[in-house]
Amino acid sequence: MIDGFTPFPADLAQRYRDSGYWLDQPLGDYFRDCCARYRDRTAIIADEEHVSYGELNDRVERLARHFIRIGFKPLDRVILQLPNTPEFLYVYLGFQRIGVITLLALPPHRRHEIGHYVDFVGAVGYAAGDRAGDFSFVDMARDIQTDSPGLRHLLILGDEVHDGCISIGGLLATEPEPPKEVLDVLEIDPDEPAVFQLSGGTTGVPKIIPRTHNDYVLNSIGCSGSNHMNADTRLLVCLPIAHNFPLASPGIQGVFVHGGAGVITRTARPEDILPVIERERITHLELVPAALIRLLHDDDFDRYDLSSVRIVNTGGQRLQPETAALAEQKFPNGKVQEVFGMAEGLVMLNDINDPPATRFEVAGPVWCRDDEIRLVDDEGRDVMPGEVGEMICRGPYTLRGYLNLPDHNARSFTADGFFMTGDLMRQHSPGRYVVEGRKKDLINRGGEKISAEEVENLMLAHESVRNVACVPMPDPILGERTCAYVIPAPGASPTLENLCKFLLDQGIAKFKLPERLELVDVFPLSPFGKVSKKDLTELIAAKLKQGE
Ligand code: AMP
Ligand code: DBH
Repeated sequence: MIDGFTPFPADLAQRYRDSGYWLDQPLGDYFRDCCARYRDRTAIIADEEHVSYGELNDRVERLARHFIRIGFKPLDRVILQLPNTPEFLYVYLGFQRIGVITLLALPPHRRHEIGHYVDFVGAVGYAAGDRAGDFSFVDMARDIQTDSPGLRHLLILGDEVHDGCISIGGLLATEPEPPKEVLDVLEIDPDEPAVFQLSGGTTGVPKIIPRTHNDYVLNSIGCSGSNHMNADTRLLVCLPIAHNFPLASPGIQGVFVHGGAGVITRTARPEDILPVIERERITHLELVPAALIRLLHDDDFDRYDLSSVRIVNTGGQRLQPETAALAEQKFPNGKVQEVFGMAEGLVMLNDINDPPATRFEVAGPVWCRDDEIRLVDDEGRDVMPGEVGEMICRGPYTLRGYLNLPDHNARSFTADGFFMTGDLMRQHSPGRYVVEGRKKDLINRGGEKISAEEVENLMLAHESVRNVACVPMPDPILGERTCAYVIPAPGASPTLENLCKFLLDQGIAKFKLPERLELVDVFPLSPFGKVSKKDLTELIAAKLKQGE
């Protein structure tokens, strides 16, 4: 097993095998078999380009053989930061075919985040697009390489050859030397990590979520069942594919399980997706609530024929029942199915046959018989049915430990391996839960999780900041945004603008920037003497309500 990885214990692993949840097949092999089964069907549509399952497999294998030639080997770590394109899947599945662990970074991550990931996992490769607007991923990668020379291979999308980089377009266009047979002799253990997902929040250090081949394949198979996917499914993939939701819950991997088609767009902006939904007869949408709200209120919404849409999934953040009801009114044949999930594992999808009053209120039901869910109080005792408790969970696709963080793991898992999610819930009926809030210190900005501590640590380095506490403030569309409460250094008068510039100079992703600054002399304290973020959160909410 790779260093720092906590495997499933033998007794539970046996149970998950016996119950048929684990197939004991590497993820790359599983999807190779899907490609063989659905060879002539369309797998991917992007910008009107149609890629069949046969073509998908050919491109994946071609890249996999190039990767072997370049020197990648099983259990190497590679960071993927690719935009929503078919190439994302060729590269991802290409690495999976040879057992390389792919860390899935998000497009907005910058030097601060990517540099951390490279060092933390000892990445030997990085794959990205060349640029986004003014920002050059190539320059950033070279810069990181100077500090971390172990990062040997930079793979860049497109045909252009950048100095010291490998062109992904070039690889796809040339026949690699190693014959196809090299792919058959690799030994890949399905109990090892296949993917490193990223956890959105709560600590100052990056938290890497190891997902094994067995558990990540199961994630997609299981979710796709509750999501009613079949060979006729056409899923719109408009959120960043790297994220656990559009990739695997059920996401495009779920589509591939059944031989349907994933239709990829670059963004989730209404103008990018409305014409595609109509043209490609999309059946399934996966959105965060903020994107759904934007879509429903778009001026052009009613101009499009959206009758093909059967299922509107939202996840990442609680969906307001009013928005769900409006969506069902505006999509003539669509039902809203909320997805409660986490990159750490557990995913629950609503039952579309539950009455709207239930469906719009609950998370669940749980689809997996071996998912164990408990709601507990601060002492770890089960609360009475109907009472609010922290949800803790264990099961065949939920992590047993973050990568290489023993101290943090000791606090985040019970002795018998339940993951303490930090989500507060109440049982509605067996297997169904109402999300009541959370204990964890993060800001959920339109589904993107921001670690308050990570931003605070960076802000503390600014000369005009004596102390800082970042808390969520309510936002009608994004749900939450970041408000920074700051105690200034003596005589200093920091502004939001100069603090944000300072943060950007440190290479932090833009979505993490505070969007309001409140200067105070002291922080309210909890009875233990900790900064009371609860009070600060209530304070800013009250201010906003009064229109301040
Ligand atoms: P992450 O650990 O970054 O993958 O984020 C997972 C967290 O997002 C969960 O623990 C919840 O706090 C939140 N979340 C995801 N889906 C939902 C949802 N449908 N409703 C409410 N919160 C959600
Ligand atoms: O927020 C998430 O991380 C999330 C939301 C919906 C997720 O990981 C998922 C579904 O699988």
